[in-house]
Amino acid sequence: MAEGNPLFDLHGRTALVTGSGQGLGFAIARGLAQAGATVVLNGRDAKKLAGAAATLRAEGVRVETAVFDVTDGAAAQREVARIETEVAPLDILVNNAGIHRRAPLAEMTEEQWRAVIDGNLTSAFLVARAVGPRMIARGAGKIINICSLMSDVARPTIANYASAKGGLKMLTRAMAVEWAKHGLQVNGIAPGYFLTELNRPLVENAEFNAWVCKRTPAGRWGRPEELVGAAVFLASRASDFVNGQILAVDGGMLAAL
Ligand code: GCO
Repeated sequence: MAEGNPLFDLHGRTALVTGSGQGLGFAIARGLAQAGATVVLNGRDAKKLAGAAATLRAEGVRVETAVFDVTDGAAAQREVARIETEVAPLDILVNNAGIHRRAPLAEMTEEQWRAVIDGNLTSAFLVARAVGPRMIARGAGKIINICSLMSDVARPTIANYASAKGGLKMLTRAMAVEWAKHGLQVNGIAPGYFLTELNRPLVENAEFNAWVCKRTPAGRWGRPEELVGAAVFLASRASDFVNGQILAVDGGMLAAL
């Protein structure tokens, strides 16, 4: 079988993927590991993380875990320092962690707003602030922020999530323009509708499911493993001159009226 193109080879690289105990984060971590990276899984639930790590170890890849809340800046600093001492310097950061608190805007509570802004936007700032200066000191690094279809469009009941993901798109560009001169490439991935736990209520809603399939030119939901190609590209040498870009992986949804 032809060897993989060395441009996409992640052997010798170490990646931290936040929110990777399940869903898109787990799929991305698995994909980076399959491309050769050592992956560090992150989440708040130690038991779930240990299970995810065991699954990947059984597949023969090197995986570590870092249990911390990405909205806690001090914990992010502490855990990144530990990873860089005990595992390896981080070459790749994937800011994937995110939550939903869906509610009609007029009824949305302050807690629902703050929790989603904190969990989806501030978290990326806090973890990047822990990792970025270390990458800058080394003159190299890849940061991938998992934005969303909702970085550019909205639908009812997700004003907090869309605002956070819109902010994350601009934080991605802000990081890119400040850190490119230090050899870092910062980009985003904008998933469309994917079959994840976060979306289970939507998939199981026949009307919503029909709407997604009709509104998506590909006519279906995405499968988490279909995000891996974009993640490996943005984590590898293949994207060394790509900066501040948001790559939609959405079955064509953003392209369609
Ligand atoms: C929703 C969905 C969306 C998608 C995703 C698209 O409630 O509309 O959860 O937020 O999952 O964010 O990129």
